[in-house]
This record gives sequence, C-alpha cells and structure tokens, in this order.
Amino acid sequence: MEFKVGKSVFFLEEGDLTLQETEAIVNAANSRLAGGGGVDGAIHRAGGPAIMEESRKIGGCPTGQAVITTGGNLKAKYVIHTVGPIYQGGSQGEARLLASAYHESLTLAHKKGIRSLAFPSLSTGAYGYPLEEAARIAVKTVADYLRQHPVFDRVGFVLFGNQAFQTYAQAASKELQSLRK
Ligand code: AR6
Repeated sequence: MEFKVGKSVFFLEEGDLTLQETEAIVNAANSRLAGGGGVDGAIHRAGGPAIMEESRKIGGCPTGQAVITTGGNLKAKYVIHTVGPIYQGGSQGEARLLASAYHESLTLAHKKGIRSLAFPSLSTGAYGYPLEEAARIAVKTVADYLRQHPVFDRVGFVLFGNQAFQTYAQAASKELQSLRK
C-alpha cells in the first residue's frame, strides 16, 4: 500500500523488516543497546556481529532518541536504533516518547542524507504499547515529518503479521485519506 506524502512515497508492507532494501532500517532497541528479542533479535541475527560491536562503542540510547550503526550483512546500509517507551498505562509520557522515537529517527536519517527508510511498529511487542494507539501516533508523526521535510524518496512501515498491517492500514487511511496513490 502506498501514499504520496509531500514529495515522498509513504508505504505500508506486511513482512520481515530485515529483508528490506531501503537504505536504512530502524531497530526497536532498548536503552542499553544490548540486543534482545523481537525485531531487535532478528536484526542482530541477520546483520551479524558488526552491529553489536558498533552498538557497544556507542554505549546506549535514551528512550525517545536515536543512534546509527552500519547494517552489517543486511541489505540496508544502515540501522538506526531507537528506543520506544515501555507502556505503563499511558500517563507516563508514553505518547510523547513514542512520537519522539519516530521523529528523532527521521531527523538522524535526514542528517545522514539517507533517502529511504523502513520502520517496524515500535513499542508494540515486548514494550506493550496498545497497537491502535501506537499506529495512530506512528503514522501521524512520520506523515507530518514527510510533509515538512521533502527530503526522502520512500519511508514506511514493515509490519509483522496481518493484524499489525491492517491496524496501520486503517490509521494511514484516516490520516492520509485523500492522498492514496
Ligand atoms: N520484522 C518486522 N517486525 C517485526 C519483526 C521483524 N522481523 N519481528 C518482530 N516484529 P518488539 P518493542 C514486530 O518486541 O515492543 C527487544 O527485546 C513485532 O511483532 O520487537 O519496541 C528489544 O531489545 C511488534 O509488532 O519491540 C527491547 O528490549 C514490533 O516488531 C524490546 O524488545 C515491535 O516489537 C523493545 O520492545
């Protein structure tokens, strides 16, 4: 599914983020950059040890911020590691921190001159963020950035499983109604 937002293509796909051929993919990391399960585990397995070596040198990343490493053996040249919030009921600044994780990842990609980027659904696995609310924030934050900064060719989401894909598709249809390509 694709939409035109500003000068960029905004895409939604169902599948495995580690197979993406965008210039960079975004990792749902933890603040110690220590690796883990979910998409983080999959990225380190597919990308090989170079990603962890660089992560160790960087040392960590606060919630809502982003850092960058090589993509190792991945097709993507770079991995942007961002840290979404752990969902604790919604009154601990989670929405702001989730939006920040998307925004800071885009800002870092922009600074690096990266032209295509794929995100997973941050915080909606181990970190427990309710999917519908997370999808709304994710789609809005990315679409707003693309409207304000016409610097990317393609930016979008690779969703794991049909439920996540359908939820993001619905959020995107609402946010981008008139823009479907
Ligand atoms: N491609 C795309 N999406 C995936 C993939 C994949 N290969 N694998 C899982 N997902 P999670 P979080 C989806 O738990 O909630 C880690 O241990 C998954 O279905 O990966 O931000 C880190 O080290 C879900 O929709 O990330 C942190 O400690 C989404 O990715 C912690 O988990 C995010 O789920 C971060 O938790």
